[in-house]
Amino acid sequence: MKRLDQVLAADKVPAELELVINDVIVACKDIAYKLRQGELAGILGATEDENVQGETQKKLDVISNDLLKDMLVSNPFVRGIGSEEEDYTVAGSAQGKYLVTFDPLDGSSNIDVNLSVGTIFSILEAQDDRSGDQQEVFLQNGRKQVAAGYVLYGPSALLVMTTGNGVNIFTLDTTVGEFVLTKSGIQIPEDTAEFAINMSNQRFWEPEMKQYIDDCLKGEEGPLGKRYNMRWVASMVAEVHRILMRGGIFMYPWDNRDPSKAGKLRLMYEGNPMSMIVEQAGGASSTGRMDIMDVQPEGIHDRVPVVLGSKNEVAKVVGYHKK
Ligand code: AHM
Ligand code: MG
Repeated sequence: MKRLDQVLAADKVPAELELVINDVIVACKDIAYKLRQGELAGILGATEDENVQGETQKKLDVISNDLLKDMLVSNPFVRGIGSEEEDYTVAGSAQGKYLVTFDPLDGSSNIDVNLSVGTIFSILEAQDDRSGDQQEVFLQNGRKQVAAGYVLYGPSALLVMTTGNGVNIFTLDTTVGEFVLTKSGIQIPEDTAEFAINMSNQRFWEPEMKQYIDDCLKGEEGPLGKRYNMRWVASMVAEVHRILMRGGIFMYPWDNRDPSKAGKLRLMYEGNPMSMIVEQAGGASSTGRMDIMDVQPEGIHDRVPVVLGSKNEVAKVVGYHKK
């Protein structure tokens, strides 16, 4: 079985980038261990703080953020970091080439009920010599990512990653504390009859999204001509992972609960890395109107509507938006 460093070497990933990826992974292993200990480690429950997006921070959001931040800002190859749990970007080394954005613990509402959560990360190259505490240096579209990945903390801990040469899956071997390659060359089936969306927001969606879901619910008799199944884990990492394994479509569209927000999910540490992984696995990823990775970010915490997964089904949703 191959180790991560052997896979990165075969993909000709630069040594400096490998050292950055390694630090992300060291922090994720620590998060995986703490999650396993759960209540025994005193990590469950909420803090009294809110993040910049007005969400209450869970203890584990803060712990995971600190683990990743501490590892990365002391890495000489990291110019700076941007995190869901940090109001502003944080400077690393002035000479560092890489910028890392991350959602330290995605699906936080699942923590206290012992369900799947994940860490999502995206790595860009700094294009000039500005310091990492200036968010402008991060504001590049998703096509510029040099690596993207997530760790899914489920029944086993899995690292799913791409450096632009396809998608590999590594399983954490807890007997030795290493991620070992367990699947490679992941391809998402092009067609699907399984959708994931938070149906409770239906009345707030745009007409295009309402129409698509209405047509899915009509089944064999409807215009889409097939019977759909539905899943909702409330953890994007878990949903994307299911889609990588057996196909499907995941949507978190814009809705009018707060019209000033472009969506719930964040572009630079949720939309973009997941889009790179999905595209590298032969799937597609869109806002409904354009490819997510072509969206130009204007701020580190920008939000984006998300439609991703099996290629032909994503094309159908895009088609509804063109009508
Ligand atoms: P988080 O980063 O604060 O955990 O929020 C993102 C999560 C996604 O993982 C998931 O798809 C979505 O929020 C669930 O939202 P909802 O609460 O509407 O079900
Ligand atoms: Mg998240």
